[in-house]
Amino acid sequence: MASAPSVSMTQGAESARSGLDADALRRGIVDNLVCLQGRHLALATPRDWYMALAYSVRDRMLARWSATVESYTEREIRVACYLSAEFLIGPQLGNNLINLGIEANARAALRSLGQNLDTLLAIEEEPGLGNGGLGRLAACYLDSLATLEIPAIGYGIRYEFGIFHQDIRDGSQVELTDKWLQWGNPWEFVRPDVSFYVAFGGHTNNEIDAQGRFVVRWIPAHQVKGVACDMPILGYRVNTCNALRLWKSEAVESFDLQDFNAGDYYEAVQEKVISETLSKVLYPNDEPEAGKRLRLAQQYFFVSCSLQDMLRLLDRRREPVEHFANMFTAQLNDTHPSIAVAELMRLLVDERLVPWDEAWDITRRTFAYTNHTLLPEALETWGVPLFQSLLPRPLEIIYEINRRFLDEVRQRHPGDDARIARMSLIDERGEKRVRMAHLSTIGSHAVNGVAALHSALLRQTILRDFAELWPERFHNVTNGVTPRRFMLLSNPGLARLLDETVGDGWVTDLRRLRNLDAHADDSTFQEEWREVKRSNKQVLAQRIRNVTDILLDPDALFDVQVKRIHEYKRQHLNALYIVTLYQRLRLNPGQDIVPRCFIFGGKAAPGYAMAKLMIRLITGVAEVVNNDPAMDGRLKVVFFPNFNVKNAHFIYPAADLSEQISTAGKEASGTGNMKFMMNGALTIGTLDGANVEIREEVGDENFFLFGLTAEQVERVKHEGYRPAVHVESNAELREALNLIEGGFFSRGDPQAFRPLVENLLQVDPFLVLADYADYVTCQDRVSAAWQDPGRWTRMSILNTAHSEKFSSDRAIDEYCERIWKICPVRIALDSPRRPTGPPA
Ligand code: 26Q
Repeated sequence: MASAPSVSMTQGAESARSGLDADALRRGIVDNLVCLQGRHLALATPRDWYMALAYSVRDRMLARWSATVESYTEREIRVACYLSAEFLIGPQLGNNLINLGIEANARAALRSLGQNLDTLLAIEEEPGLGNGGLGRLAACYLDSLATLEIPAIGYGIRYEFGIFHQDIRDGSQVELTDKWLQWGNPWEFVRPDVSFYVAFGGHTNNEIDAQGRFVVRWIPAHQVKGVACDMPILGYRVNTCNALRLWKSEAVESFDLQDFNAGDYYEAVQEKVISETLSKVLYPNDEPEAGKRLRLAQQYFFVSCSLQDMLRLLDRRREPVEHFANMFTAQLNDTHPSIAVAELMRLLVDERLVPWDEAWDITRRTFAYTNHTLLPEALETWGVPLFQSLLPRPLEIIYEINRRFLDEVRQRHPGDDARIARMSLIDERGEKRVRMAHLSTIGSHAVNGVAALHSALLRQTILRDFAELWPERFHNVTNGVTPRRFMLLSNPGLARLLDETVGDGWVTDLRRLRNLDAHADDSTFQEEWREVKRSNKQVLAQRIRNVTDILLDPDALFDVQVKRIHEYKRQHLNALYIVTLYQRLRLNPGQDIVPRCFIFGGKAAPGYAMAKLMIRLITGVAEVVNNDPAMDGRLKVVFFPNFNVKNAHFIYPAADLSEQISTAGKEASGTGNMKFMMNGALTIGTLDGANVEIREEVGDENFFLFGLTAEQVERVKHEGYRPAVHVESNAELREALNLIEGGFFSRGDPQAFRPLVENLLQVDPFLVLADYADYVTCQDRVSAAWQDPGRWTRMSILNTAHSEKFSSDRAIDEYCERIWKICPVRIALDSPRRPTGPPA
């Protein structure tokens, strides 16, 4: 018999599709450019070359992807499904190159073609499929899951328009649509064969089926088709390549046809428009009017497709439905996918005819829920009338879950009606609303917060009754971020120095960074450390100059606050300090101060007026401060437009100081704080979210702490917060507020910032003025530390050295062990695959 044909296209050379050396890559790039994209070599634009390179890298991931998918269809393997309305995955090319280990070869291949890798990397549009922290966390977790060889699927929505692009015009935010797909997405595979129908509206009928069983039939008003779009998620230097499966909505053919036959052509077209609108746009958080019908439809749409897909995989393995929870565990990334609890019940009870109690057992064993916020206004609820009209059958199921659950509570606490009202799935004060956090908690076997403080507060506040009922279900898993993207890829200078100093194993084992402790006081090493930071600052300064025309001195202290703009994150507290410094220099121009560049970045929700005003304040202060000759370049303020993953790559590595100044008790965790720390920035922060743990890890002496504690914040509020007290006792604060209110930073317009100042003086729930004095003192301590470069550099080194806890690898290990009970599976490329651990 003839031997199997070789996959290699050229005898004696590596395949142009899979070969990893520079020559094979060069041939692959040309092949894709000419044959796949239909371009002429001589006429190819940089974007054509980017595409050709991206396709060539993707080709090299495919063998790993197939091997991974194949191995997951074998029996016994348990798969973690991460359900999230957002995946902020960032640019893919650079990451895939380093994970494959072919960056140098790709660079060489391109050079031989007259192209430059960095130019091509800069062309990639990032998929902005998330708002901020929660979406980026999901992406970091996918990276760690693949790197740790955990069988996993990310399930979400393929938004056609991601988070808006932010422009700054006349100092204000302007939102532009994010057309990330306009040139096509080279990383995705559309799978028309993997598609499901999702029902909406209509009504339900109670029926007796042919076997005499009671069944409920949902007669929907319309259906939408969800089509799978897959992106490969390759682990770092392993063969595991998991899938991120995002659903896009399409109109259902037969439905419009029916209407068409009935003569209602326009009705049919209307249906089609609605169907195709479902996956159009990502909703921003912090929108006052987030309770949109379309948003709920999006959530149900992606959740239903995902669960149907999981059932399909189960059937393909010929497993009985009773084994669902053994084969899958599903993590609910906040309440956005929590309708999954009702939907899995519906699929099991109505469609698979599983008895209710058994279905409930499967459901609870399948789901686990992560909460990301304690802010009452951010807790998701949906009005019952809206729910009823869009999802009549899931609502019935929610009512049945609630009835059974409240019976249980009543048995334990007879007569405690207040408790029943508090714990109910339906909030009956005012218009009835479905409480999604309660649905997630009741329908899950595990509930976790995202930092130690947050998990503790979760148990004490919003989920207190539930924690009392089921203490064993409550966990903490402190967030983490991936060192591949946020150190190795974005800070190559630091990565090289770390390789030389502690060996290259740190990339997948941040504990190795502890070996830096021994070098923290070594002056030669310190010099090298400073050189890396300085060169990163130069790169950032150049970019800032390109986009804003503002000149920064790389020897100044780079003081950075990048994150969504929100009152609780208190960018205005930072601005007040800048105004204070400015005022000091105006009064005393000869004063010897530490030169600082204040760099801000972040988007405000389009409907959040106060956040937009905060941006105007920052750009207003920037305009005055940067152009005042008396400052002599000692103070600079920059608002970097359109903060996203791509820009973040240049920002974290260049920071000296990381601003983590939220009101204690409000920031669930924060993950930017971790990215700064890994890159050697020192933190100025409150005892909030993961800051608490960062300080524990790095030591009090290497962290700039200020502000009220979460407990003190609550006490102040309880006793009545009086902002005026703080103004009266602090002349600098008075002066800063006067300048702002007087129109000094708004070209003389005294109206511009009045709402902001009035808010601070009257109702501010985030206690900005209460923390002002301590913040200023603390910032002055930062300046003092900066003046001793040896001391500062030592602290900087120790921050990186002690960042192990904040790797997403550690976080994923904890999820696997404590919540998912799942083990790694080694993927071999050419030999039969076996699980490396015992099946759960
Ligand atoms: C909800 C309903 C309707 C429309 C939008 C939303 C929505 C969307 C996104 C609500 C919230 C979000 C995002 C929240 C978020 O990013 N939270 C952050 O999660 C991080 C990861 O755990 C934490 O580190 C941050 O502290 C937390 O603020």
